[in-house]
Amino acid sequence: MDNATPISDFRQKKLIFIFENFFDVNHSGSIERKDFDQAVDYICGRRGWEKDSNKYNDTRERFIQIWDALRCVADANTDDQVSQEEWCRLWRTPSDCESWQNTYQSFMFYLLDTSGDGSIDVDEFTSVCSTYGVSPDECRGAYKKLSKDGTVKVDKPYYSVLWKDFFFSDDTAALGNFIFGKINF
Ligand SMILES: [Ca+2]
Ligand SMILES: [Ca+2]
Repeated sequence: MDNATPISDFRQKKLIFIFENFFDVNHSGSIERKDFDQAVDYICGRRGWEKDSNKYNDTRERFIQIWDALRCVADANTDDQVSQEEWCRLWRTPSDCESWQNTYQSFMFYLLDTSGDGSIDVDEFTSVCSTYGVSPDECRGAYKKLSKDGTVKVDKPYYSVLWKDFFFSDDTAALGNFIFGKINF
């Protein structure tokens, strides 16, 4: 039984962007464990965290947790891959995506707040988002918008508001559309 609700073209575009850039790292057309292994190596490599260091292992553990959480809610045909269709269906089914998106949101904040001081600055934001294929200039422009020219601190409560806009709003002008560094969809 499919109790999914429809989503707008604009939301769909945002979701596909996340699927293609932030999850399907090896561009195989589906999300699988290998994507997460590759992402850990990229992220830790850029940060100078060596394999088997505490930071590497902590990051790796969190990536694997997010994969397990995603697989549990989205992999409907249990083939250990999350297809684009399964991914979009997840977001059309509010009851399924609520706990998943809380987990995912905490994970993204952890990933972005590299220094761990409780807020995301422009360099942290640019470093992570550009790892996933958005140009550094675009990332800086996106950060400028969502931080209202640096006047608003991007801490967890504010990030949480932006997050809801990204995943659930059809408003093309919502500031939350920029939280993954991309300005135009
Ligand atoms: Ca893949
Ligand atoms: Ca699947």
